[in-house]
Amino acid sequence: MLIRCFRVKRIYIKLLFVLLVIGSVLLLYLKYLTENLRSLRNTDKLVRTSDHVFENKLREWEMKIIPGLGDNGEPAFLSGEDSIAGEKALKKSALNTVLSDRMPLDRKLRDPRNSKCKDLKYSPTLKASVIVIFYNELMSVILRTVWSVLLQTPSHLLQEIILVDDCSTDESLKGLLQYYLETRLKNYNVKLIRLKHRMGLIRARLQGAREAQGDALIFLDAHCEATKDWIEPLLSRIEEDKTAVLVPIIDVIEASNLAYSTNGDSSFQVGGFSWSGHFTWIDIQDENDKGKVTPIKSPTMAGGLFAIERRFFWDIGSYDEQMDGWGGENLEMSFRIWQCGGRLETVPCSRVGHIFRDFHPYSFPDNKDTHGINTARLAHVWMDEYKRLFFMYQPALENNPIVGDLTHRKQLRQKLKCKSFKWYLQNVYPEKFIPDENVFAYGQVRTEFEMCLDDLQLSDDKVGPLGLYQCHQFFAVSQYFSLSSDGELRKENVCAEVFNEHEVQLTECHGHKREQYWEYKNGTLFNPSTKKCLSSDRVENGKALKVEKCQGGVFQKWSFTKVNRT
Ligand code: LR7
Ligand code: MN
Repeated sequence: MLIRCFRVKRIYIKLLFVLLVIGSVLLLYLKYLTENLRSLRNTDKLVRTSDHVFENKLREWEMKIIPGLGDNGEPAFLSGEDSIAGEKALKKSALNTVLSDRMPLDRKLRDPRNSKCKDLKYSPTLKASVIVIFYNELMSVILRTVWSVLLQTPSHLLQEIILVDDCSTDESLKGLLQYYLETRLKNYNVKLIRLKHRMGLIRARLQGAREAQGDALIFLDAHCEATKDWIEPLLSRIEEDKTAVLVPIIDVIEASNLAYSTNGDSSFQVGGFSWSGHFTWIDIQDENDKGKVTPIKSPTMAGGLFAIERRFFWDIGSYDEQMDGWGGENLEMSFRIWQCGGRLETVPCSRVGHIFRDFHPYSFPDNKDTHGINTARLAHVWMDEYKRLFFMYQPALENNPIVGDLTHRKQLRQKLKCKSFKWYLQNVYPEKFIPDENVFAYGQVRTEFEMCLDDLQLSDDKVGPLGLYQCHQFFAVSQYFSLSSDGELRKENVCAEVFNEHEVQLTECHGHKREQYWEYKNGTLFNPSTKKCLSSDRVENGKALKVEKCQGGVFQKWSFTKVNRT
């Protein structure tokens, strides 16, 4: 009996225990539910109050928009106080923000294409995800980019637009933009991703690409305007060749008056680079390509506007995720695409405008030279022995731990069995001048008095005198010259040319010899077209050189650091 009673009691205890557990779980769940409901109600209220504020803000803005302003891409002007405010804004943000806010977001642009493009028919079936990244860009400019894509793209070719906010600090971009998308663009597939930390434009693009669903990715800066039929030739070309990466012609939208200027409808340039690691525009190199409206080989791309098949983007190594901030990713991707089996092309019948600004309107965390560091990364990974030419400009970065670990990128290069940089130079960009290869002589060019040829700090592709300066003891780019196998006395892009029979200027190399042609004879630099010799006679430190009647003598003697052949 006692034993039985004890057993019964044990059962009761067990039951009680189970009930207790169930009860407390239920209680906890209820608590969770009520709390959640409360917070739901709170945000609901929050959204509703801010919706009201946002709506008012938008209406106020929309009321001020001047219909027709900037239509057909004409330069636009405001008057009175607005005009003054606009000029101030231009100085502060490198963009006339006042004008942009008054211009319709869906302004009409004229068709800027070469008329031959109208005869070409495209019928792509691929869908694109358009990815637009931004950091503290003006909302009206971002939205004009979005509207231009929506208006100029047939809906069956557009999977979505993905806006990636690289953690802007600008208030208006926090809620108002989202509200605009939810109300004014609710019938379109425009998504907004807000990054929790500022990641820099390279990682921001990667975040966008990860979300994208389309067959192709098209990246745009957040201050662009697409024009008629811009997307069809890009997608068609990808459909034809999945390894082709395409760049539209990038037209200039003026930062001051938002004019869409086309620089004539048929002339355009493709991408090159400088040994200092910058993107440059170059003329189309192959005569047969000039005037064509089909895609044209481009050695590099500017970086902001391009189309790529989505899987190919990932297969070929997307981006170097350790690249920070701004810069370098464009050349990295260009070299990689060519060296690893893809192609980079400019598509003349696809045109997109871009607002070119005189300076970055945003700052960089810690003031880091991200362009330099990123370029050092790509030089180590992709440029083989030619990286020596980049590090000539950035010696401090050559063996600097700030450049970071490169293992993954080097592994990628191996995995993809990519070709050498030499192959790239020979096959993709044979016109690229290599200052220390296939030249007669290079290095410092000295007189017997320790004076050297010097570019007097002339920046690339500007015109200025060829000068004389005390020879630097250590390497200095300003005193680095080459005597090319074509008889040019040159830097990377500028050549010494005789003007007015005696002045010697550094001007863009034209390759036609004439006044840019020099012979190195018995230590003199002889200019056959004027029959004169380069002379340092009576030239002071830091002053311009000249050519004079050849007389031999110390003032006309020059010696190069390295002479290959004479
Ligand atoms: O930290 C940042 N986070 C960002 O999201 C810094 C910038 N950005 C955004 C920015 O808001 C913009 O939408 O990134 C985009 C590009 O920045 P821009 O417009 O200041 O750059 P850019 O036009 O001066 O520079 C060119 O080179 C860059 C090198 O990293 C990028 O590749 C840009 O996309 C590229 N722009 C173009 O190719 C447009 C044609 C210009 C030319 C030549
Ligand atoms: Mn830009």
